[in-house]
Formats: sequence, C-alpha cells, structure tokens
Amino acid sequence: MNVDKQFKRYYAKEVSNLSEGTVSIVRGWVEDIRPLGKLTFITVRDRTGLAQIVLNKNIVGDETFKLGENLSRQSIIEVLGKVQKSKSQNVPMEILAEKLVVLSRSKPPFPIDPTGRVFSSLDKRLDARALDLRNPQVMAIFKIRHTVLKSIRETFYNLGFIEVNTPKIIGQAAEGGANLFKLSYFEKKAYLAQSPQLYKEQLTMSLEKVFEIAQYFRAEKSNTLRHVCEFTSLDMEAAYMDEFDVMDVAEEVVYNVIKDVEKENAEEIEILKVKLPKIERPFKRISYTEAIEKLKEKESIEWGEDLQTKDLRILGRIFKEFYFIYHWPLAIKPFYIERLDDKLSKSFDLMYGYLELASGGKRVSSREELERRLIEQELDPKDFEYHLKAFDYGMPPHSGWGLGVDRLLMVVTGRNNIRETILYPRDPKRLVP
Ligand code: AMO
Repeated sequence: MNVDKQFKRYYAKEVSNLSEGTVSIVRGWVEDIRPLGKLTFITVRDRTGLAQIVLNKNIVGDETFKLGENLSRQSIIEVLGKVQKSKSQNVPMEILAEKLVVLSRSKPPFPIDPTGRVFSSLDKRLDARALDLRNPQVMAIFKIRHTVLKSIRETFYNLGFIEVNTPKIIGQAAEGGANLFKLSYFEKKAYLAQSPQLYKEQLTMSLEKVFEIAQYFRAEKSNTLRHVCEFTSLDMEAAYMDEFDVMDVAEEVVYNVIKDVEKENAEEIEILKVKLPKIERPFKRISYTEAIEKLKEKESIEWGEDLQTKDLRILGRIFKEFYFIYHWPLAIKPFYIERLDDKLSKSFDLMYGYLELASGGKRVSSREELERRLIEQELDPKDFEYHLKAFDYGMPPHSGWGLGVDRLLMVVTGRNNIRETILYPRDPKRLVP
C-alpha cells in the first residue's frame, strides 16, 4: 500500500524550504529513531539529505505509532504529512506525519555503519558497497563522478567530437599481449579489451574526431592505490591533429571538469572536506629530457629509462598541479606512437603531481612504418592484419590520448585510493560484489 499518490513527493533536502502546511510525501531510509512519549522523531535520509518526521500518537493512531517506534534503521519508508516549523536545532522545517508506510523492512545487524559514525575499513565497506553508498561522503564521490562524466561529454560535443562505442570482446591485443584477460568465445580465443586503441584510430578515417568513455581490462597483478583490473578510460582520437593539438584538448577537458565540479558540487566538496586542485592555464609542459635533467639533480637516473614511482614522486614535489611530460624515448612507448627522430617519440603523459592521468601522442599513419614498429617491439604483424589493412584504405594523420577517469576522480575528490572512486572495484583480490 502506498500513501496517497495525488500529493507531490519532495526530496528530503527540499523540505526545509517548503512553507508551513504544505502536504508532502517523503521517501527514504531511516537513519535515526527517537521515541519521546507520545511523539517519535524519525530522521529519514534520501540521496539529497535528511528530513525530520514527527509521529504523534493522537494523529496517526496506535497501530502506525507502534510501526514507527519499532522501525529498524535503514528500512525504507514513505510518509505523508504536513510541513510544520520544527523545534529541533538545525532543522527549520519537519513533517508531521499523517500516514506512514514501511516499503521495505531492513534486517539488522549491519556489517558497516553507513552514517560513518563508526569507522569501517575500505575492504569491509566494499563488501557491503550497496549500504556503504548511503554514507553521504561516499555518495558525494559518485555525485561528483556524475558531474565529471557530464562535463567531459559536453566538452567533446562542443569541440565537435562524435561519441562512439567500440567492442570490449576482442580477437587481437591492442596494447601488446602481456596483460590480457583471456576468455573462450565459442571455439575461438578472445580477450577483454585493454583499450580501444586500434578501433579509435581506424575511426578517424571516417568520423574524423571521436571519443569514448568505457571500461577496459588489464590483467595486472599490481596491488597499488592507483591500479585496478577494470578501469574507466576516456579515449579520444582526432584526424589532422598533432600531439600538441590533442594536449590542448586534454587541458580543455580537465579545466572544464574542475570548473564544472566547482560550480555544481559545492555541497559534495564541503561534505568531503577537500579543496579542488588549483588550475592554472596553460598547463606546464616539460620534455622527457628536461624531466630527466631535473631528476638528475636529486637522484641517479639515465636518459632512456622509464619513470618509476620513485621518480614520479620527485617530479610531483616539483610540479604540484597538472603538467605534461612530452617527447618520451621511442623505445618505451607503444608501437603506434610516431617517431620524432632516431630516439624520441611524439608522445606525452598528462600528470597531476606524481600521478599519471593520461597518455597519448601522434600516431603512426603509414602501414610500412607501423609494421616496422611492431617487429621492433617483438609483435607479429600477422596478428594485426585487420588493423594494418585499414591503413591501405587511406589513413589520415591523427593523434589521441587515453585518460583514466577513476584517477581523475582521485584528484578531484582528494582520495588516495582509486577503489574509493569506483562503485564496485575489481583488483587482483576483489571480484565481488
Ligand atoms: P595507458 O595504458 O597509459 O595508455 O592508459 C591510459 C590511462 O589509463 C589509466 N590506466 C589505469 N587506471 C587504473 N588502473 C589501471 N590498471 C590503468 N591502466 C591505465 C591511466 C593511464 O594514463 N592506448 C593508450 C592511450 C592512448 O595512447 O590513446 C593507453 O591505453 O590514467
């Protein structure tokens, strides 16, 4: 049985702005119950915040009053009542209930306290993620994530990009074979996509400028705070752009994300007690060679080495905000990145402090060069025949990048563990829920 549908449902947060006497329906979960003689105060939370409900025995009658008194926390209720001024501190308006319906009765005890008053480890919280999300701090992260995704899409639409969806079950590796999840696909071998790399490049032949937001899979046994086995990537690829053009696009995307979160998530930022990153445009751009020079002042490192966490930590102390490291050694970049000269490639990474957020570059657009690069990297061109053929159909020069959305969320929400920014994270130890 539902309460009277002819009345409007208000979100909990709206109640305090309603005028006295407004008839309102409120739905949500019970956070607290305080019986006080002939009155019972119920705090109901929904995704917007809290509302106070007052049950008066004389108004709702014995049966409903008992129902209210005996409610278990986290149960879902629906209340119909009139808005009145409240005598409680910090609660300007409350609902004096006329009807109360229990839509779902919870069954305590609970594995975690979703009000956050009692500390639970991240592991315990992730085991009970559905309940954990009732914690306003946790919910704030995903409300911000929503803004970030929306902002990204808007930027790309404004820049004239087309949103695409490429396959996630693939027959050939896109990023080399080392970290592929294998699966059986009827009689054939298949893999979960590590990235949309080859597809997005091919799409520049026709759609010219594309972007995709999707999940990708890496079978890496890395138990770090910034790696997961399933991550969300924002990928873009554009014909007739070079590496510096697409760095500008990355900067625009990140800048708009921060501005949009600032505008739309003031409440969530407050709940999380974080400061949004300072954003100064243009982002600093240092070459790999310059980065090595800087590092040499602090540690022993040779030109040509890939930058390890310890190196990135040093750079992160020098460059605290967003910055690019461009033109990396060819030997440590994937086969599809175009060469600049004998030693260097037209590649870049977007960093935030020590954290790599994105990597990309200008791509090889000749079939012969791509074959050479595959062989150099000990990959078999035969495995890439479908992709190589596309280059014979006329491939425009093109560039692009892939950005870890979960990592960007770490930066925006001030979390140091990537698992906090993913609803149901997958890592080498976690496959459920
Ligand atoms: P790359 O492998 O550097 O490049 O990935 C791009 C970005 O994706 C994020 N990322 C991850 N995030 C969480 N967990 C992981 N295991 C993980 N792996 C990657 C990072 C990283 O910067 N095809 C190229 C991109 C391109 O050139 O367009 C690629 O996949 O933030």
